[in-house]
Amino acid sequence: MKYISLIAVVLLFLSPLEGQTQENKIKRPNIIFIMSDDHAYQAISAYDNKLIETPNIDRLAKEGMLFTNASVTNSICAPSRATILTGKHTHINGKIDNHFPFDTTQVTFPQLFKKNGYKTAMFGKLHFGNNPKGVDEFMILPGQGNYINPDFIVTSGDTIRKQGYVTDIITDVSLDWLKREGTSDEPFMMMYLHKAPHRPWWPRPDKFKEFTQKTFPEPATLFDDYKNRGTAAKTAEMNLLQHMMYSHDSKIRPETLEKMKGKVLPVVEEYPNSFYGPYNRATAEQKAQYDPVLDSINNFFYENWPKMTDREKMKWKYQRYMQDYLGSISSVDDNVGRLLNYLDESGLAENTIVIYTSDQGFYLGEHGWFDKRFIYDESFKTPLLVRWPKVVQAGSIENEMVQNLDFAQTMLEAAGIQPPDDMQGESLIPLLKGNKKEWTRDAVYYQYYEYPSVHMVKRHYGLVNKAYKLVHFYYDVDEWELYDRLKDPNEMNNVYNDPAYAATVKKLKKELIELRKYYKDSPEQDQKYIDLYESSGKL
Ligand code: SGN
Ligand code: CA
Repeated sequence: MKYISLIAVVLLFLSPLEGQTQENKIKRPNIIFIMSDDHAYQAISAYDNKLIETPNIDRLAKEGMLFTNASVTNSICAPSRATILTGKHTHINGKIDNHFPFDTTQVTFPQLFKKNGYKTAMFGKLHFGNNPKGVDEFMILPGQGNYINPDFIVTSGDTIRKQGYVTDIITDVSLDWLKREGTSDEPFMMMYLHKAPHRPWWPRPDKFKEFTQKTFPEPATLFDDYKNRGTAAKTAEMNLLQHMMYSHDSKIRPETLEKMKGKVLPVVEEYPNSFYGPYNRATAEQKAQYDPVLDSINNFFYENWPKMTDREKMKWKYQRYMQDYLGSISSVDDNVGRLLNYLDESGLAENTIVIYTSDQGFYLGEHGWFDKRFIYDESFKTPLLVRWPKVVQAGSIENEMVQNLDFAQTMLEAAGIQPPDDMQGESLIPLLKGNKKEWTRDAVYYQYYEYPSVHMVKRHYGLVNKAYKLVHFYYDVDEWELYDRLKDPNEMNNVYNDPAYAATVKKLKKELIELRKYYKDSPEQDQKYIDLYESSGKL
């Protein structure tokens, strides 16, 4: 038996690739990496169906693996993307926040795919301030991009405007590319990257209408008073009542606010052109579709807002937020369905790995918040679903602590490409194949840098394992927090100073120091990035 397989292997290597038919060639798997922006796992029904049904994304769980403990290394957009592309922590790849440019001299995984004979493409949001390297073709949004009739930068470097809704357009272009390039002899790696459901959450008009008629259950911690936590949770500016904007977020027209002058409106600072910036991108026809829904929101607000208690205001803002956020996600799910259907129809599904994730999680009213950045679960964790026919067991669930740091090495290994030695993740292939014994990691490392900045979440780093989360907030504070993840899954009680946890604190602090060393991070590095930030004029 051994000899027969040895002969088979020798024959395989001796046989010329040229002239082979598609069937008898051992084809490396195609990869479609789907990532949306700010898509909380709480808003994927494979994780939790309290808020929304996402039947198409759920297919990946039914036909593949759902990771329940996937997290990011730094919960913010561009740094997360840099970690995914380089397979390195923020302090190594240098993309500490959304402001500093990405160092494009670094090796990213798409370059390695291209070098190794894959066709490569990237469509949607990158958010780096520079264009992707290592892809044959791209069409990316400039910066954050727009929902309605968005502009895109294309492979030639030109900027073009596309008519329509961003999520549909990104899918159309991805499908066109797949139809053109997907059936050739070379395998492909395509990054399909949604802008949705990023703020300011403009759903397509039909979804806007549909979702504004719905009411959503509130999270248990909507009225969190941050009593048993440190300064960072109390001073963050992402509270729905205090920091969510009337025009920018809840879609109250400036004229409505003007008419209400003198009536008690808690002060919330707006971005300039908050409402008309996105709205005026729409054509007259598109505006006519948005207007009746906007009218009804504005009429309700005008009539009722001044009479509401703070508690009622919070509840109303939460509903408005969920309607638009989930309405945007509904389009993502429909479009993932279009893509999966095409894979089925074209016969590509069988040899294509499909990954679905987000650049981080998001608060959907938990702790009274929107946005992300914190190491607390809703933003630290990110959705991760992987379908790989014949390799990953359909309907499997994996609870190990995996990170976006691991994606590059996983995809490279799946394609038979040797990952560079300096990548810092672990390939998820053993987990995907069900070989749990080969998995040794029991804790992950996290660090967030963008402070002071929008939403004012303080700098912090920490260690997370299945049982505990130890966090150090630094820069203008020096505070530690410890959460017992099993007893307090909502992270409402910092037990760092509880004598019952003294031994745990001692042990975890030691482990955190070791983990920082392992990933080549240090207090000197923290200081280096503070100095860089302070001297950059970006504050
Ligand atoms: C924008 C958002 C913020 C968000 C950052 C970062 N405001 O500034 O709410 O935290 O982006 O988001 S917006 O209403 O103008 O979009 S990230 O996903 O790019 O990191
Ligand atoms: Ca994001």
